[in-house]
Amino acid sequence: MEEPGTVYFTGTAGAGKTTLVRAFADWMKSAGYDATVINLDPGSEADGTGFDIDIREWVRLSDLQEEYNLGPNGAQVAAADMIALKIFEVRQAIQELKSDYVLVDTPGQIELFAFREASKAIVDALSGDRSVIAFLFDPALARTPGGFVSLLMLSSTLEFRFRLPMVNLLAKSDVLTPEQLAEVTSWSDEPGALYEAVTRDAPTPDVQLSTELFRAIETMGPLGGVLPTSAKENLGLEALYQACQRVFAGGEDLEPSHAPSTD
Ligand SMILES: Nc1nc2c(ncn2[C@@H]2O[C@H](COP(=O)(O)OP(=O)(O)O)[C@@H](O)[C@H]2O)c(=O)[nH]1
Ligand SMILES: [Mg+2]
Repeated sequence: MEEPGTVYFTGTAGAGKTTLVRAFADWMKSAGYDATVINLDPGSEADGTGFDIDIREWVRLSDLQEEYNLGPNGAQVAAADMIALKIFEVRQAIQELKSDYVLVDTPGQIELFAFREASKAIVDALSGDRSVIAFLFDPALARTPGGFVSLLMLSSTLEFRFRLPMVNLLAKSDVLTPEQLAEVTSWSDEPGALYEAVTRDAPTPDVQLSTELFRAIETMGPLGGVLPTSAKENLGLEALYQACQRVFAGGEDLEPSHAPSTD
């Protein structure tokens, strides 16, 4: 059997990862694709509905706080490292489910996921050759030029740390007005539009910094688009699927295993 395609959903706390993983999993199921959904967030407050594998069965933030008398931050750090110790059990559970796709909801605190060595071990253990990191842009940040640039930086940091292909998503696109959405889309599609937006304000130190960051990102290569999605309105899910497919298979589609009959 071909190894599954794995999609990690990453983004700042509250960006919409958990909601989007669930909406995307529902979309995939209704389109006839077979996906395993994994919660890797030990501090998730979400109920277990929709998760086929849940790290909280092994590591739960509230238990760690209680057991070792840790504050929330200490417990997060301890949990990140403990997940790495359990990751081969998680991998075995994934293999037993034999799905075509694996969707991973990552810890709420992105700095833990991005910067702890344990996360690299986790991603290495779970990723085969067909893996992609979906990075969610929170619209509250993405709608300003400086915020957009800082999210591009964060996305580049994940790419740099994990050396995996990235798909950038604008999450919760339903909260933006059509004008805002058009503007953010233009920044994602044309670097010139972003440059223009970044530099249109008076050259305060933070505008200068955004400009320099923009140049650094531009030098690293094509920005790639930021795909608008909305879990609330079920927007952009098929486009997300196609973007992942392009990464996994160079555009080649997998046969749906449980495709609804069309005759
Ligand atoms: N309007 C809107 N709200 C959303 C959407 N996705 C998530 N949210 C809300 O954003 C908040 C954070 O979502 P959550 O999925 O928990 O974010 P996470 O911390 O990244 O996992 C919740 O209040 C969600 O209801 C969306 O597509 N549209
Ligand atoms: Mg979450």
